Order: sequence, then C-alpha cells, then structure tokens
Amino acid sequence: MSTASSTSVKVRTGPSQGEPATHPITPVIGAEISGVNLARVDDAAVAAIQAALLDHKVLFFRDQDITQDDQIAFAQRLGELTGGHPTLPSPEGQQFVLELDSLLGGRADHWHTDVTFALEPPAISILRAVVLPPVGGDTQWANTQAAYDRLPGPLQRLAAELHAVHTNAYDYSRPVGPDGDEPTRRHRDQFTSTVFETEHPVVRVHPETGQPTLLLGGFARQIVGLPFDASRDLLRVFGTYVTRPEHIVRWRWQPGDVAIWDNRATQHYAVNDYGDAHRVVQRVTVSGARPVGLDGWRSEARKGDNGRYQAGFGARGGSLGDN
Ligand SMILES: O=C(O)CCC(=O)C(=O)O
Ligand SMILES: [Fe+2]
Repeated sequence: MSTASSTSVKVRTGPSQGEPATHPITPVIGAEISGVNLARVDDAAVAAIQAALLDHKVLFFRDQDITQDDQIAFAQRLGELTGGHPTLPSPEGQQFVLELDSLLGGRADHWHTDVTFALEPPAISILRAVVLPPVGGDTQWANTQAAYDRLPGPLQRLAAELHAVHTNAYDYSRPVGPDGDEPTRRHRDQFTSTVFETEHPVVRVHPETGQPTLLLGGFARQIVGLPFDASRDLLRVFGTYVTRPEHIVRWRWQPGDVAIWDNRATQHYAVNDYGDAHRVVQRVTVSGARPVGLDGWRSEARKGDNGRYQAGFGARGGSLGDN
C-alpha cells in the first residue's frame, strides 16, 4: 500500500517545544507540525520534517515569526535552491525568492505543480504568508500519488504509456481580454516572457519514495501523439482523480504560517475568493531531479534555457528577473 493513508496513522508525539510532533489533517494529505521553530532547527528536526513530508506531502507550521532570510536558510537545509522563478522577477537582492502579490496579478488560481514547464521542476516548495486578507485566500493541495493509486487499472496502464508537453504559455482558465486588469496582464506577460516546453512522463516515479505519481497539472498542455481535443479530454479525466475531495487538504492561513510541499507528489490551487483584499506570499524552492517514468524514460526539454533554473544556478552567481 503506497498512499499516505497507510502512513498517516503514525501520529508522532513529542514535547511541545524542541521536538517536532506531527498531526495529520486528513488521512490522505496534509499534516500540521508543532514544536518547531523553523529559524532554529537541528539536524534531527530536519530529518523528522523530511520524513513527514514524504508521508503527508504538505506540512504546515503555525506561529513562525521568521524573516525571509530565515526561510531561505531553512530551505537550504532541505537541498540546493533554485532561482526564484525562471521568468518572474525576484524581489531586489533576493534571487531565491518568488513573491506573489495579489495586487500585482500574483494569484495562482489554477491546479498546478510548480514549474513543471522546466526540465527539472522543484522538489520542494516552501511558502511563507506575508500579508493575508481578513478572510479567504486559502490554498488547497492534492495528493498526486493517491490520484495515481486510485485510478482504475486500465487508466493506470494508459497513463503509464503517455507523455505530456508542459509549457508556461498554457491555456489560462480565465483569459485576460482587453478588459482584463493591467497588473494581471503584466504578470502574465512576464510569466511567458521566455517560453519553456518540456516533455514529461504522465506517470513519474518519485525519486525518494519510489512511488508512481501523476505528473500533470495546469502547465500540461498536450498529451504527445494525441489530437488537441482528445488530449484535453484525457487531461481532464486524469485531473478529476487528482482534485477529488478525498485527495485534497485546504489550509486557512494565519499570520506566521509556513507551508512546505513535496512538489513531486502534489498539485495546489490558491483560492481566489478575496476580491481586492491584499495577499502576499513568498516562495523558495529546492531544486529537483529530472523526472523518470515507470519505464525509465527521462523528461526532455523542447524549448527554453533550463540552465537558468537548475541546481547550482545560485552558486554560479546568475541573476533572474531581467527578462
Ligand atoms: O498563493 C498561494 O497560496 C500559492 C501560490 C503558489 O502557487 C505557489 O507559491 O507556488
Ligand atoms: Fe504554485
């Protein structure tokens, strides 16, 4: 049995300070971790967080009074960082950070896995609440390992044979026409300022757990070898398994919250229900491996300069945000 439901009964307990305790939110996805200050974690706490992340796919930490530098330092304990984003600018002097500001069009209101249009999508994303609306602005995550596990056999076998092309020039569910607001249009223009296309297996083997997961989401534009309409219908069918209520956790943010997700086993959706209220989050991403399918096939880049988004980028002193 390979879904998180088999492991989530392991409720780890521990003292409220200094040792992480894991509190599952659903049997399938999501756990709150208490007893941790992310600005001061020892190696044992990092190991416990890594193990809990593989089990629960997304972890939530309340009351973290941490700075952006603390967030970056913690993320570096989990692995080498990517640049903030392949095409969006980072805040001044913060090359590892992606800031999403609702007033500047930063609303990720579609189901997606982060940066799957790149050859090596991030392994882990770490998100910190900076400004929250009075109500609304929750985020949902879905378990793509559970989605694969619970596909009927014929669909599992079909998925395992398929590849999909992912791109940042994807079909937005809410197109910005001539009447669209200017910040949203500017954000989208920047997002697609360099077009990336990558061919990924639809089923990827998680490099740490060895479990198959569905690698799809909003950047998956077309199944290779299928006509566009059939491709879209099939993507929708697989998508319905990902976003089933049984595979989802929904987080109501509070000031001081940090969320960490396994980007190799999840999709997420930032609920856009707070109108003109202000919401700002900052993300840091740990670099990931090139995905591998069940048959050993490895993802291939088709378009875009992935060198700007790979491990070691920061160490090489590159800069993002000028394109
Ligand atoms: O705004 C959020 O809650 C999530 C945004 C998002 O998609 C991300 O940080 O990757
Ligand atoms: Fe995202």
